[in-house]
Amino acid sequence: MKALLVVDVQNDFLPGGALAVSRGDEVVAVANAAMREFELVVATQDWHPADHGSFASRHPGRAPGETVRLGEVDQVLWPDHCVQGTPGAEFAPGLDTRRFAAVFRKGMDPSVDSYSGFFDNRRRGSTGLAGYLREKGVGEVFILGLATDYCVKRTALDARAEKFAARLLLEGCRGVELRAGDGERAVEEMRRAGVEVLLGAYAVH
Ligand code: VGL
Ligand code: ZN
Repeated sequence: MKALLVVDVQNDFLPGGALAVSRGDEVVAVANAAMREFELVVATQDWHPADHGSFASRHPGRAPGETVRLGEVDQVLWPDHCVQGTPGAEFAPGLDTRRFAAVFRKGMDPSVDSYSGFFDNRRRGSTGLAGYLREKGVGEVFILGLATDYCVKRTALDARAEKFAARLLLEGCRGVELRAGDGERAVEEMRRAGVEVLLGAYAVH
């Protein structure tokens, strides 16, 4: 059994959003088309309290893009984004959320960030996604969404760590690219971890 994981396709990651990913809006059509090929579709949703520790606004004198220690791990600081209950945290307009069998929210603990749909960045807190997939008989996950160099990457790496076969639908991903090339480096890292990278959006088997 295979499942599609739609990672963080939310307003704040689209052009014009608080943490805009260049051409992030282009993944919506790819996600909708890919969903048609899957019996089981699961989404993740970045869902931060207003005082989340990953927000530069919580660190006087610090700016987005800088790194601090948070929850015992290095933390890139971000603009306030995906605050619970705000329009920025909602799924992108046009995304066919009717196909979502479940939504796994993450990043609720203000003291640690959670890029992965499986675990927080300290790898202590679990969303329950791995157990959910196993109970559904899923052995293989296909992943797309935002952003390639953060939440997509960490979700794919954790999928491998949890012994799922993992395939990246690259056409359905876009990177933050804090530094040019971050997206490409993330794809390489996923490849090295055993993630199969598929170029065509509908190249599912
Ligand atoms: C993400 C940075 C901060 C992502 C979420 O979805 O990739 N990136 N929060
Ligand atoms: Zn976030």
